[in-house]
Amino acid sequence: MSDKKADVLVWGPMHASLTAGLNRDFNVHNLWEIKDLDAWVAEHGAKVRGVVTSGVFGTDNALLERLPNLEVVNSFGVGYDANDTDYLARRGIKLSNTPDVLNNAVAETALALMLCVSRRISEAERFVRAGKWTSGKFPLGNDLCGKTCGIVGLGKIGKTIAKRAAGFDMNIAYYRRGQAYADVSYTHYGDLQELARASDYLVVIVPGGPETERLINRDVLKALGSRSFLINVARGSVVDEQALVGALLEGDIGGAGLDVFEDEPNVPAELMKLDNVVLTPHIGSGTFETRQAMADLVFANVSQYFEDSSLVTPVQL
Ligand code: 8YV
Repeated sequence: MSDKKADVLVWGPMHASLTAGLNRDFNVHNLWEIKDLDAWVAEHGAKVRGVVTSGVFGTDNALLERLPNLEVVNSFGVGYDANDTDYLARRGIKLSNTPDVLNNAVAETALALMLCVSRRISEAERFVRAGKWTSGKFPLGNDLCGKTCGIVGLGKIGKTIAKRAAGFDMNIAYYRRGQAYADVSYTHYGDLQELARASDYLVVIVPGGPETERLINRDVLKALGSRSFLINVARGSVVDEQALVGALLEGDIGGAGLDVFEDEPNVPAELMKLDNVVLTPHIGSGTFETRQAMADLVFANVSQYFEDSSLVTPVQL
């Protein structure tokens, strides 16, 4: 540690060990505890050199603008679409995220949602709890084995999902605009609707942001078809949520497993009523092991930055 503690603004409540480390080694300001922002900015704004945030909290340019000496934003999470990267680049502010350490947890969440929708686990549990087992049989579900898992976004998490799904004896296909990856043997589709048509489970794991906004639209959902399922562990912005609600209500797709939504934590009321939809509250990376690893990596980034101005896992802006 340098002898003078750097001032760091923390955007929202963080993992306990990260909070403890930051409080020990830095001069921490907790944004959510600041009562009079104007007074705080006047007293501390110019001192702040670092911001710690998460993929969910992101940052807001209007406040960053009031931190004239900000050098670095360290984000908890792999996705950083809740930050304006052009703005950060323009100001020369560095950004770090937490890649790799959450690949397994997010992949397991995707598989959990696939199993849950295909075997109707949530619906079956509601059936037992409602005392309906004594008076009737529960309807059948679908195998994963032998089905096609279509992956939209074959990055590191996408590849982990592919590996896990292959363990269930699924056929793996993926969408990538243009050429197939040279080092991947899974079936490539250069057209998203074609992948959807070929898939029994369409798993969305592309980064959020303007380039992927509403990539999964009405036409893709129609192509997926009435016996197939959409799984989203990426960002709510990647799916046209109104089109998804419509497709589910019309029976255009067989069901959905959704961990992310357009306007979290708000979930469209129509989805709450549907038995063929499994809804989880953005828990993709939410395991003890993974969140600890993410917290450690954020802390390593903050510490290293204030040691030697470099980052462990920088985002290329
Ligand atoms: C959240 C995520 O960042 O890594 C991501 O991109 O969406 C999640 O891991 C995390 O839940 C924020 O607390």
